[in-house]
Amino acid sequence: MAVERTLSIIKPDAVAGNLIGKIYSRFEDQGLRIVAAKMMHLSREQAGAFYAVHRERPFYNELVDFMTSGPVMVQVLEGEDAINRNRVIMGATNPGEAAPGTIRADFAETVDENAVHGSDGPETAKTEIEFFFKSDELCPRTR
Ligand code: RTP
Ligand code: MG
Repeated sequence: MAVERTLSIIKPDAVAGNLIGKIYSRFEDQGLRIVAAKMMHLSREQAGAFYAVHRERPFYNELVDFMTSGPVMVQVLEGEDAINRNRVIMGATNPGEAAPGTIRADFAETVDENAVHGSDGPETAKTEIEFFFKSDELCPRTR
């Protein structure tokens, strides 16, 4: 398995729930390293651009409302098979369908407010990391 990087967001519901540390522990305990991170309160323009792929979907406006409703934590996770590994740690989009022990099963209530985002493939991971971070903001481990 190759070492990959993926873009992760702890969404406003989970930041409001004071869950940043618990969610970071899930990443670290399951083999992902945090190599960049920043807290942001997204503008409507930023959230709309980030989720532009969903622009025609019926939930788009609510998604932008939600993602701008409070601060988020944005991070780059690195590790073996990081993109898929993070998706497994997150659980299914709908918390009601998420496997026990996943972030969404344990910390989220609804499909609209589901605690975390994670890139869904290598191309989106690259685009999403570049959306939030300059290359010199990534801090790979040196020890
Ligand atoms: P994400 O992009 O946030 O990691 O989530 P995902 O891949 O699991 O789900 P995706 O299909 O990309 O949808 C993006 C986000 O839009 C909201 N959503 N609401 N009401 C609905 O049916 C619905 N479907 C999706 C969720 O916040 C989802 O994470
Ligand atoms: Mg997605």
